[in-house]
Amino acid sequence: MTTTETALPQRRELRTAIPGPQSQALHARRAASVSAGVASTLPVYVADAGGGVIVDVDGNSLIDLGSGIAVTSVGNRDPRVVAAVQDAVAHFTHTCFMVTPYESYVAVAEKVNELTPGGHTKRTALFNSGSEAVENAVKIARFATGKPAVVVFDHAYHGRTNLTMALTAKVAPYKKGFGPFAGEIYRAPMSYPFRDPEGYSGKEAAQRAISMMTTQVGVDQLAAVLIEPVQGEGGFIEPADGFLPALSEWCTANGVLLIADEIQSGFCRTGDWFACDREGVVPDLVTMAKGMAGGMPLAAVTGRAELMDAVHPGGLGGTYGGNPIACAAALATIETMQQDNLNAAARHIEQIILPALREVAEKTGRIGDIRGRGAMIAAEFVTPGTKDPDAAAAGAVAKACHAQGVVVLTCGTYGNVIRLLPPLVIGDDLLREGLGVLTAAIEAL
Ligand code: PLZ
Repeated sequence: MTTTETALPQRRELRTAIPGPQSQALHARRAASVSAGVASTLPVYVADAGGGVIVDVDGNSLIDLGSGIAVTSVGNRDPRVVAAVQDAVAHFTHTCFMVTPYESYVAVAEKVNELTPGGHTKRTALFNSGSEAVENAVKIARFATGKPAVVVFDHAYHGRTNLTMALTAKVAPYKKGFGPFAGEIYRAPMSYPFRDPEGYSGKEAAQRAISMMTTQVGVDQLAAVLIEPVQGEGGFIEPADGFLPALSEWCTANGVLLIADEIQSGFCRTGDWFACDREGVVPDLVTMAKGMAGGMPLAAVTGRAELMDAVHPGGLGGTYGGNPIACAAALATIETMQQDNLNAAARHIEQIILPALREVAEKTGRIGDIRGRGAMIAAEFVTPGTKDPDAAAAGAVAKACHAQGVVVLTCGTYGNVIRLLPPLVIGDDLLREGLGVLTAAIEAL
């Protein structure tokens, strides 16, 4: 652990009820000033964060098992990232890459071209948010193929902008009342081993999706298949082995582009640079964001040079895309991931989380499925003895964890999944303590 991180004690310590009086006072101010449409999972107001802890304005130190939704994989304020940001900000804050460019943008493009799956020649464009990257991947795919349709999957999450709402599956809270949505988006069945027929293979699940695409969309209309290789918001659904390779083969054979949305699963989160790497799947385009810049807003689309360069000059861009401070943070973040081998750290975290969850699943019968990889692991809650989703149980467990100073997040189409996304730099003891609180909350259901 590094010096700035150790300056913040890596422990859980509750000084007040959660949320404490200072947080409550801020929450009242917020209610009078911030749109009610923007909600918070756990309204403790943050004063400091680093390593595996979040310290609130009441002095409570909480264990972070969420990383701000899979963002602070290198921890908050890693000294190498902080130094890179400070250095960049002291030089210039913004010029707009479309007006007068700078090196760090180019360096980030070189880095992600090298790290993303496949040895082919690639090009990259940078944006501000995951949603914006996904929007641009669709724009590029449509432009390069001259075709309109995009296929997405059940349980998919791709963002909250108008086009990405159409790509996202779940209506509440993301889409409710916000239509009309963009056209030419079609939804295919996902491989969901826990809820598919017993023994259903990845190949069979891919065939089911392909049959939908050929009969309901048609390859002559289909620009791209867009998929999260491990689904995030939809419940950490990991398709059966062979599903992604079969889809990828079919896409290549039929002139359809495969876009991997690695926004949540990328940058060491699953124990590989990208979740596609495990089965050697090489997408035509990859979207990334979240973990890549250590908390600074940055997103990217990387893809085959001939696709990325097909777009006319000026066709892609935005005022802030590839902001120099965010680019400096990304370069330091990626270097930190390499220096500290955070892929290995993610796999080590998996070895600690899985047995703890398996034991409590066995003991309580409340968990129907444990899935995910690396530091992206989830438990799906069911009514004991059935596969009926139990959202109330997941909600109660999350609430109990929050009250005891452990930040966990829920997810899933049915709201019945607890997901764990700790910073990859969390210490073993802190992680074990957090898991202890979680498993006790499950036992107490
Ligand atoms: N694609 C796979 O996980 C963001 C959303 C939280 P933005 N996931 C967290 C919420 O409720 O808004 C995400 C993702 C995948 C795209 C996105 C969108 O990324 O940076 O939130 O726009």
